[in-house]
Amino acid sequence: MSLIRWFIGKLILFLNLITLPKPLLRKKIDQDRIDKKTKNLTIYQFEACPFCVKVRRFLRKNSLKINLKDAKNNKNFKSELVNEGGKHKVPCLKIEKINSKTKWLYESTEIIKFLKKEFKISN
Ligand SMILES: N[C@@H](CCC(=O)N[C@@H](CS)C(=O)NCC(=O)O)C(=O)O
Repeated sequence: MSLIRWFIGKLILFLNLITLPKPLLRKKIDQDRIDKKTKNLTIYQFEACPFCVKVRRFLRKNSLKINLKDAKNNKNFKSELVNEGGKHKVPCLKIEKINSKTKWLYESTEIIKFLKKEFKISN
Protein backbone atom coordinates (compact mmCIF):
# COMPACT_ATOMS: atom_id res chain seq x y z
CA MET A 1 0.00 0.00 0.00
CA SER A 2 2.76 2.47 0.94
CA LEU A 3 4.61 1.48 -2.25
CA ILE A 4 1.55 2.33 -4.36
CA ARG A 5 1.18 5.63 -2.47
CA TRP A 6 4.88 6.38 -3.04
CA PHE A 7 4.49 5.63 -6.76
CA ILE A 8 1.36 7.80 -7.11
CA GLY A 9 3.16 10.63 -5.30
CA LYS A 10 6.11 10.41 -7.70
CA LEU A 11 3.73 10.28 -10.67
CA ILE A 12 1.92 13.42 -9.46
CA LEU A 13 5.25 15.24 -9.08
CA PHE A 14 6.41 14.10 -12.51
CA LEU A 15 3.18 15.16 -14.25
CA ASN A 16 3.32 18.48 -12.41
CA LEU A 17 6.93 19.01 -13.49
CA ILE A 18 6.28 18.40 -17.19
CA THR A 19 3.19 20.64 -17.24
CA LEU A 20 4.33 23.51 -15.01
CA PRO A 21 2.36 26.70 -15.76
CA LYS A 22 4.16 29.75 -17.03
CA PRO A 23 4.50 32.40 -14.29
CA LEU A 24 2.72 35.70 -14.82
CA LEU A 25 5.08 38.58 -15.54
CA ARG A 26 4.11 41.84 -13.81
CA LYS A 27 5.63 45.28 -13.81
CA LYS A 28 8.30 45.45 -11.08
CA ILE A 29 6.36 47.97 -9.05
CA ASP A 30 3.26 45.72 -9.03
CA GLN A 31 5.24 42.58 -8.21
CA ASP A 32 7.05 44.38 -5.36
CA ARG A 33 3.71 45.42 -3.88
CA ILE A 34 2.44 41.84 -4.05
CA ASP A 35 5.70 40.43 -2.63
CA LYS A 36 5.32 42.74 0.36
CA LYS A 37 1.81 41.42 1.02
CA THR A 38 2.71 37.74 0.60
CA LYS A 39 5.37 38.07 3.32
CA ASN A 40 2.54 37.68 5.86
CA LEU A 41 1.45 34.35 4.38
CA THR A 42 2.73 30.79 4.84
CA ILE A 43 1.49 27.56 3.33
CA TYR A 44 1.88 24.29 5.23
CA GLN A 45 2.01 21.47 2.75
CA PHE A 46 3.27 18.03 1.69
CA GLU A 47 5.38 17.79 -1.43
CA ALA A 48 3.37 15.07 -3.21
CA CYS A 49 -0.14 15.89 -1.95
CA PRO A 50 -2.34 16.55 -5.04
CA PHE A 51 -4.23 19.35 -3.25
CA CYS A 52 -0.91 21.02 -2.37
CA VAL A 53 0.28 20.61 -5.96
CA LYS A 54 -2.94 22.35 -7.09
CA VAL A 55 -2.23 25.30 -4.75
CA ARG A 56 1.49 25.45 -5.71
CA ARG A 57 0.54 25.54 -9.40
CA PHE A 58 -1.82 28.43 -8.67
CA LEU A 59 0.99 30.28 -6.85
CA ARG A 60 3.40 29.71 -9.71
CA LYS A 61 0.90 30.71 -12.42
CA ASN A 62 0.14 33.96 -10.59
CA SER A 63 3.70 34.66 -9.38
CA LEU A 64 2.73 34.67 -5.70
CA LYS A 65 5.86 34.11 -3.64
CA ILE A 66 4.53 32.46 -0.50
CA ASN A 67 6.74 30.68 2.00
CA LEU A 68 6.09 26.91 1.94
CA LYS A 69 6.54 24.74 5.03
CA ASP A 70 6.81 20.96 4.72
CA ALA A 71 4.50 19.63 7.44
CA LYS A 72 5.31 16.00 6.65
CA ASN A 73 9.09 15.83 7.06
CA ASN A 74 9.70 18.77 9.40
CA LYS A 75 8.53 18.02 12.96
CA ASN A 76 8.53 21.68 14.01
CA PHE A 77 6.32 22.71 11.09
CA LYS A 78 4.01 19.74 11.76
CA SER A 79 3.68 20.83 15.42
CA GLU A 80 2.96 24.43 14.43
CA LEU A 81 0.22 23.25 12.09
CA VAL A 82 -1.40 20.89 14.59
CA ASN A 83 -1.04 23.04 17.71
CA GLU A 84 -1.81 26.44 16.22
CA GLY A 85 -3.89 25.58 13.15
CA GLY A 86 -5.88 22.84 14.85
CA LYS A 87 -5.38 19.81 12.63
CA HIS A 88 -2.78 17.92 10.62
CA LYS A 89 -4.29 18.54 7.22
CA VAL A 90 -2.69 20.18 4.20
CA PRO A 91 -2.67 22.49 2.41
CA CYS A 92 -3.22 25.13 5.09
CA LEU A 93 -2.65 28.85 4.68
CA LYS A 94 -1.46 30.82 7.72
CA ILE A 95 -2.51 34.46 7.47
CA GLU A 96 -0.72 36.90 9.78
CA LYS A 97 -1.96 40.47 9.83
CA ILE A 98 -0.75 43.32 12.01
CA ASN A 99 -3.28 44.11 14.76
CA SER A 100 -5.41 41.07 14.05
CA LYS A 101 -5.51 37.44 15.12
CA THR A 102 -3.60 34.93 12.99
CA LYS A 103 -5.94 32.89 10.79
CA TRP A 104 -5.42 29.31 9.62
CA LEU A 105 -7.27 28.52 6.41
CA TYR A 106 -7.71 24.87 5.40
CA GLU A 107 -9.04 23.47 2.07
CA SER A 108 -7.26 24.06 -1.24
CA THR A 109 -10.36 25.58 -2.84
CA GLU A 110 -10.81 28.05 0.03
CA ILE A 111 -7.10 28.99 -0.07
CA ILE A 112 -7.26 29.71 -3.79
CA LYS A 113 -10.50 31.66 -3.35
CA PHE A 114 -8.88 33.77 -0.60
CA LEU A 115 -5.77 34.45 -2.69
CA LYS A 116 -7.84 35.41 -5.75
CA LYS A 117 -9.79 37.92 -3.66
CA GLU A 118 -6.72 39.26 -1.83
CA PHE A 119 -4.66 39.77 -5.01
CA LYS A 120 -7.55 40.60 -7.37
CA ILE A 121 -6.96 37.58 -9.62
CA SER A 122 -9.82 36.86 -11.97
CA ASN A 123 -8.72 33.71 -13.87
N1 LIG B 1 -10.34 18.69 0.60
C1 LIG B 1 -9.00 18.95 1.07
C2 LIG B 1 -8.22 17.63 1.04
C3 LIG B 1 -6.85 17.75 1.71
C4 LIG B 1 -6.25 16.38 2.05
O1 LIG B 1 -6.91 15.34 1.99
N2 LIG B 1 -4.99 16.41 2.39
C5 LIG B 1 -4.31 15.22 2.85
C6 LIG B 1 -2.97 15.04 2.11
S1 LIG B 1 -3.20 14.78 0.37
C7 LIG B 1 -3.97 15.34 4.32
O2 LIG B 1 -3.71 16.41 4.82
N3 LIG B 1 -4.00 14.22 5.05
C8 LIG B 1 -3.66 14.23 6.46
C9 LIG B 1 -2.50 13.37 6.80
O3 LIG B 1 -1.91 12.78 5.90
O4 LIG B 1 -2.15 13.32 7.99
C10 LIG B 1 -8.37 20.05 0.21
O5 LIG B 1 -8.81 20.26 -0.93
O6 LIG B 1 -7.45 20.74 0.70
